[in-house]
Amino acid sequence: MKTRAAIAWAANKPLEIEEIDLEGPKKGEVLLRNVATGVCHTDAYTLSGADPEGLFPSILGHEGGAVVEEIGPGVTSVAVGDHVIPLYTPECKTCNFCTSGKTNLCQSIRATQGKGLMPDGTSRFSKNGQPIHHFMGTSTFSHYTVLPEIAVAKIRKDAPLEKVCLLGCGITTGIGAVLETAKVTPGSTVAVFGLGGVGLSVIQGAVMAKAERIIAIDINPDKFTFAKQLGATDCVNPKDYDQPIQQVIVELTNGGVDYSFEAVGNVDLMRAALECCHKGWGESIIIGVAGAGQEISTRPFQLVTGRVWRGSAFGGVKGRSRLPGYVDRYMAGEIKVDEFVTHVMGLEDINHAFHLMHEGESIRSVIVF
Ligand code: NAD
Ligand code: DAO
Ligand code: ZN
Repeated sequence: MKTRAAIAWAANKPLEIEEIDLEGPKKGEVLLRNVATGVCHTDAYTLSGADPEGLFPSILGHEGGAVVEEIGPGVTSVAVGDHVIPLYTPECKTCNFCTSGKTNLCQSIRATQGKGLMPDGTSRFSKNGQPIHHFMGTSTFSHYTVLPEIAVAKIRKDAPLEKVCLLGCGITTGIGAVLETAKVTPGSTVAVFGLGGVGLSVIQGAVMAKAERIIAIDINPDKFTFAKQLGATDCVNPKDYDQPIQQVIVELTNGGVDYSFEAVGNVDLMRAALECCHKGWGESIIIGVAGAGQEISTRPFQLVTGRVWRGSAFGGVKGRSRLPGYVDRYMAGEIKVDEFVTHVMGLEDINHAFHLMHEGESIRSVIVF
């Protein structure tokens, strides 16, 4: 069949909107019609060419809301007409990662997904016979896309797909990092570095966890209004201080925070986030994705004296088991999503969505097909 898609033909070039070929679902796969997709920082990172795993040509996009149009042989967990959120972190429920009870990082299709291919080692997308890579196993910048059954979360049909698509990455990542990875306890003090869609969602998560103090940190003060609306108790702009930001936070909190979250992807901030944690128990969660080849550092004594460094991917959320519950919490008014949608546009304007993100003007642009 044919599908309209935004193609990343090469690094650092605008996406091209074109009609391309899409092969139907094979065994264990499903054909999805994307209704909407968010545009995330990670799509821009890969498009920029900075991502060492970035492959071209490819179809980017990983924050989708979709309807199942066709199922391949052997598919049992979803049916035609089901509403789903594509998962860049699948959940097979049988690999040793899935059954460990310790991680959401299913590894069953990791090798082929990392190569931009379906589990059988081929691509479903092509143009004039030239294969086009999948991206993060999702490729939601295409009206139609094919995914393995284990990489879709079935959700309730009354949830608006043009909103809950954002639960496919940034919002769930921020909330999950608080609730599932850090397991923030009531009464805690929390610091969040970076107030994009992810960091703002850390604030939402911290409120849900009943944190007492939530310190929001960003170099763009325009971000503070929404951060406060979501529940930040303090807003700090590092540019307003001469001292290192970790020292500012330690002084502000009489010894440091219980939990900190880095939601920028800056290795210096990752260090600051660790070092603003309270001696003896403070935990810092790295969410941001740093540039290729970059490394984190701190004095080991920071860890010897009880601070903990952790990382979180997709908020530690197991997609097929737990993501539908996040949709339920959105529908119950417990998770804010609508407020994160600052721009809505058609696929033909997708390059403008990247521009808005680079200028810091959007939280999330949603592309509606
Ligand atoms: P974003 O670009 O929308 O937001 C980043 C924010 O950081 C902006 O508000 C910016 O002003 C602020 N910032 C930049 N430099 C800063 C500095 N020196 N000090 C303080 N603030 C600074 O990005 P996003 O979509 O919110 O994503 C944040 C990060 O999380 C990215 O690195 C993204 O790739 C990563 N991410 C990780 C996961 C995961 O599963 N771990 C999932 C989604 C996104
Ligand atoms: O299992 O080795 C693996 C890879 C899991 C991918 C997790 C990606 C998390 C960060 C990506 C940025 C979010 C869009
Ligand atoms: Zn698995």
